[in-house]
Amino acid sequence: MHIDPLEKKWAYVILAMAGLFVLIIMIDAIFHSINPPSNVETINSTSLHLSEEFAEDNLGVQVDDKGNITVRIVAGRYGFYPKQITVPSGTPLTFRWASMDVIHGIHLPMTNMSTMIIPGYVAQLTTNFPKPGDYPLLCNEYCGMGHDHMWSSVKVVAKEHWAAPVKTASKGDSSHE
Ligand SMILES: [Cu+2]
Repeated sequence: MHIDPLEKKWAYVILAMAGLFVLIIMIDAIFHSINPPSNVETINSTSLHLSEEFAEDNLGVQVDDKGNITVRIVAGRYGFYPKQITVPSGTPLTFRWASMDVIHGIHLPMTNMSTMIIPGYVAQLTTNFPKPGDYPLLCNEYCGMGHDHMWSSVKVVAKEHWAAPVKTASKGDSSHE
């Protein structure tokens, strides 16, 4: 079988490119621990407001007794709730995402935060932002007419300037506890 030398040359170029991409993916996975999120956890997306974890009062940044920081955000057409969060730099953060309607995706440019948020599942990932700054949080999964407007922001402040949010009792609840 005859293969034109020029065609052969380009076939090698393409193979080398494919090999390079596989190599980059493997280096990221093995040395930088950049992997697809693997948390499988189900939730009833139609009643997030009634769920214990994703009820409105529970959203945003929370610190537990051991000092672990968890951020809970609900995605829904067309926004992220809460709209803005402030977290410390150089600290491990666990993000837990849930969708109230359709499939959304999140992408925080210049960080390793990227996952789909599928209705019925909790998307969880752990990250650590090395540098303070304002990061845009974008929906990267087409979710409807208002998709272009679906964005929010994450403010990362230096660890020493960050104050843990104070949990206030919800209204009408002050007489209990
Ligand atoms: Cu979207």
